[in-house]
Amino acid sequence: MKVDVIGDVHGCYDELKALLSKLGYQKVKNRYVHPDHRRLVFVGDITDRGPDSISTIKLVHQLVLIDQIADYVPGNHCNKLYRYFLGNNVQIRHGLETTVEEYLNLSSQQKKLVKANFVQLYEQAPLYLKLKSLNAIIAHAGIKAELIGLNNKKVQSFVLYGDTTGETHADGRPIRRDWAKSYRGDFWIIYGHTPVLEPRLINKTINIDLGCVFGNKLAAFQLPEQTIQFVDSSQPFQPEKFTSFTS
Ligand SMILES: [Mn+2]
Repeated sequence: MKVDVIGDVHGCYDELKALLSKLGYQKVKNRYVHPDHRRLVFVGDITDRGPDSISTIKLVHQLVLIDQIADYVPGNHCNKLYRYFLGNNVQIRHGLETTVEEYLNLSSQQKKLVKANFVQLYEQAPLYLKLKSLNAIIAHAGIKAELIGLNNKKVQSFVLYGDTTGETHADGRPIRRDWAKSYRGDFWIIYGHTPVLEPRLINKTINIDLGCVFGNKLAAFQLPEQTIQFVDSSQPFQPEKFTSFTS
C-alpha cells in the first residue's frame, strides 16, 4: 500500500486539485484513479476560511465514498460543520461563516445534496485511521501513544483539538502541550491542525498543515517513501497565523 496524506485543505479547492494532479491522480471517465494504485488520506479540516468549501466537500465525498480511493478523518472544523448540519446551535465563526455563506447561497436541491454528502462523509469516518501495513496513524491534531486503540471522549477531544490545557493565550488561541516532543512510539503519527511554515518532523511524528488557507502551501506526506510533495497557495500570506517551534 502507498498513500498520500493531505494536510488541512480549508476550502482551498484549486490547490487541492493541483496537488492531486501533481501526485499523479487522474480523472478517467469521471472517476479518480492513480496509475500506481496509490491512495489518499485527508487529515481533516477540509472546509472553512478558504474560497471554495462546497466544491471541496463534493470532491472529498467523491474520492472517499464514490471512487473509494481515499480515506478521511475529521478535524474540529468538520465536527462543528457536522453539528451545524444536524441543526445544533453552533457559533458561526472562526471560519465556519464562509462555509455557511456558500451553503446558504446554493439552490435548495444543491443544499440537500451537499448536506447529505458531508453528513455521510463525517458519519463513516473513524476518529483516527490506523494503517497497519505502513505502521502509521493519521489523526487530525495527532494522538498520544497511550491513547492509541482507545475510543472515548478523551481520544475524541485529543484528535480534534490536540493536547489542550484548557487555558488560552492573550489572543484567544488555546494553549497546547507539545505532545510530539515526548512521543516515543514506533508508529508514524501524521497530523495537521496547527499551521506551520515547514513540515514539523519530530520523533516519528509529522505535522503537515502548511497553512494553505493562510497563503503558504498545501502538502502531502507520502508513505512508504517518507517524502513530501506540495503546491503553493494562491491565498494572501498571513505570517502571524503560523506557529514556530523551538525544536
Ligand atoms: Mn483543526
